[in-house]
Amino acid sequence: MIPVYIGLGSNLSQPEQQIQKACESLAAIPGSELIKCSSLFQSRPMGPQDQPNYVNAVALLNTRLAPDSLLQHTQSIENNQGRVRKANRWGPRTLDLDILLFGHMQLDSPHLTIPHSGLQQREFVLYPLYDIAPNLVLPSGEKLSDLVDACPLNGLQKMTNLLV
Ligand code: A4P
Ligand code: MG
Repeated sequence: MIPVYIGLGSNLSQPEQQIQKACESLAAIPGSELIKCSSLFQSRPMGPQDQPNYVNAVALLNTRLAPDSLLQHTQSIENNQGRVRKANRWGPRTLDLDILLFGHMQLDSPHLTIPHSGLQQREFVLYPLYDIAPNLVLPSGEKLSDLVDACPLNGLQKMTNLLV
């Protein structure tokens, strides 16, 4: 089993419930086990500002699946929760699931970049990740705690305790 961290984000159609529901669906992915899910955090939108604030979280899953197969499952969970993909980048969405880390794998294929690009600069990824994995070291050798220390909160607010 390989530990995989998945970033969850939503800013449409009752975001808190969207994230809770997505956690339940992640737990049901075959060959995988949901180990933890962070607190929910409210964050300001990165990208176009004419959209609602986001709710973000990070889940830890242990999986036997290959990265491509896991991506198919996460994309079908997004689709089941009404995800609509529009041309404009970083627009509002009911659910976004990003594979942040897949063990210590480093991958750059047309469909999958691991670690997820932007992971190191995004407060709405780093703080929820730190919530469940404070001692994590990235494949680059960087300590998560150092990245968190260097990352401004940008208005990020914790909304709940750990979900799982
Ligand atoms: N893809 C490549 N690598 C990965 C990966 N590690 N995990 C590909 C998941 N997908 C990956 O994704 C586009 C393509 O990325 C997929 O087809 C997949 O093959 P998408 O979900 O269709 O589109 P997207 O999410 O809009 O694109 P992008 O550029 O990945 O956006 P991000 O980086 O996910 O950012 N503000 C706040 N506060 N909170 C947020 O959660 N999220 C975004 C989206 C913008 N602003 C935000 C937030
Ligand atoms: Mg995405």
